[in-house]
Amino acid sequence: MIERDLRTYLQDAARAGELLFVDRDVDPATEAPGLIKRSIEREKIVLFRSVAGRSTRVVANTLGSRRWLSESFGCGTGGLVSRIREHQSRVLAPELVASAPVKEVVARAVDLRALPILTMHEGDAGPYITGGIGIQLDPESGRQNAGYYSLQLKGSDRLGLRMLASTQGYEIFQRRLRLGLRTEMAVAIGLHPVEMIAAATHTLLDEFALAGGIRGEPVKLVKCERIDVSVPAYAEIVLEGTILADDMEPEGPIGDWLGYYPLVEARHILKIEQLTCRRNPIYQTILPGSAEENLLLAIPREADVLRAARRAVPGVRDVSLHPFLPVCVIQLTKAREGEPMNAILAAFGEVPFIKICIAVDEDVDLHDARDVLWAIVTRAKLDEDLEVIRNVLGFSRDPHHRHRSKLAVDATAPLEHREHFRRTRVVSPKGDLDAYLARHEWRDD
Ligand SMILES: Cc1cc2nc3c(=O)[nH]c(=O)nc-3n(C[C@H](O)[C@H](O)[C@H](O)COP(=O)(O)O)c2cc1C
Ligand SMILES: [Mn+2]
Repeated sequence: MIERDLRTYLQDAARAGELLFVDRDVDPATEAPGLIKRSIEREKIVLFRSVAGRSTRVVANTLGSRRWLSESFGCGTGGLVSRIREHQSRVLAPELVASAPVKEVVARAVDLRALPILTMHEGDAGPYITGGIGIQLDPESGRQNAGYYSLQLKGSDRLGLRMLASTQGYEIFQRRLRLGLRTEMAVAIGLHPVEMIAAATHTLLDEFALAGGIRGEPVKLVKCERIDVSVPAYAEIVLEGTILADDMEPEGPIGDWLGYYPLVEARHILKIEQLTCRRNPIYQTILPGSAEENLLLAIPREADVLRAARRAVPGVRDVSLHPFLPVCVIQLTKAREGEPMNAILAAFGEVPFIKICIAVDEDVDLHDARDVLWAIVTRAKLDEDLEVIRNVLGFSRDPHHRHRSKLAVDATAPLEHREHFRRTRVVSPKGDLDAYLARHEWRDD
């Protein structure tokens, strides 16, 4: 059973020791981002009680770790991706409800500056909302669309909308404009990881129908106050706005997923007309370029790569796009020589972001970079098992055309000499180390 919303999820995480609490007041520009970074390094969720003297709590690294996420979804580490893969084919339309926790407070006036919006990097232009999900109604299909589009704080009711032309969100904005419709967008902040992962998925489906499929029950949505968009009933905060088509301003920079500052560009403004929230709302944020952002993007794409690679090679067991999306590791039980390359090519075909793809045997831990390097060093013939593939689509962010080539590495052991590649294994007892540890300090005895 998956929890209903962010709050119940965080309660569970706190009980399991996965949540760090910061009760001291922290600064949104000089303290909070660095503390989030360190929490991410410890693979813990972090909840700030007070930012800039305001009482709205801030949560970051909500996904925590792959291990915790799997536990909270009720499946083993490998099972998380399988679960998402299975459920992608069983979408469940959202259910519209009349009343919702996110309507507990319907603000009379909007002042975005009252929100604890963080400034993440030294070179960022200012505070950005990074954990919000932009929701629009596609007038053509009648379906809603959701995705993450970072929002630069520009004023009490103005946000610079960093919605790239490659997104469906941008297409819908353009379509509504052509049809002479209001270019409405809601931003939902503070969601459960199921809805967060669904919104990060590259799909043509309604992201909340996908989330319903993963949950096994429809996601509850509620109508906005001022625009014709429906939002998650259990979101913490919802901003309702209109994209001002004739009003563009410089947006950026904000450090991106690759760890660079993109160029400042003229972008549209999202004008916020209404804010609704739960009582004592929790503001959710995501550190760009972090392991959390990567995990969010990796999980649904691992499901896609797993499907494609397995179609090419049935012996594919698992794939990883973590901790860095452009590096893919495929774990397989090879039946014939050549299969690792087939699986790798399928992965490249599926996700253009992948720049380096490494195939490893089933005895290698694909989530452990050291183990993957061990496989390359001890099993790959570097003059035969590497292929450079040229002139293929790379990252969408590629002004210098540096990412149009890819490296494939077959780091699997040759089938005919299996016995020479048997891994050592340390003789181990059943219990974990903790079961053996004494509870005292140093003693001179
Ligand atoms: C934390 C996070 C931040 C993101 N920021 C942006 C952004 O600022 N602009 C953008 O166009 N895409 C951004 N993305 C990627 C899009 O959200 C992603 O491509 C999504 O699938 C787009 O959905 P859509 O195609 O349905 O519009 C971000 C993704 C994540 C996970
Ligand atoms: Mn979409």
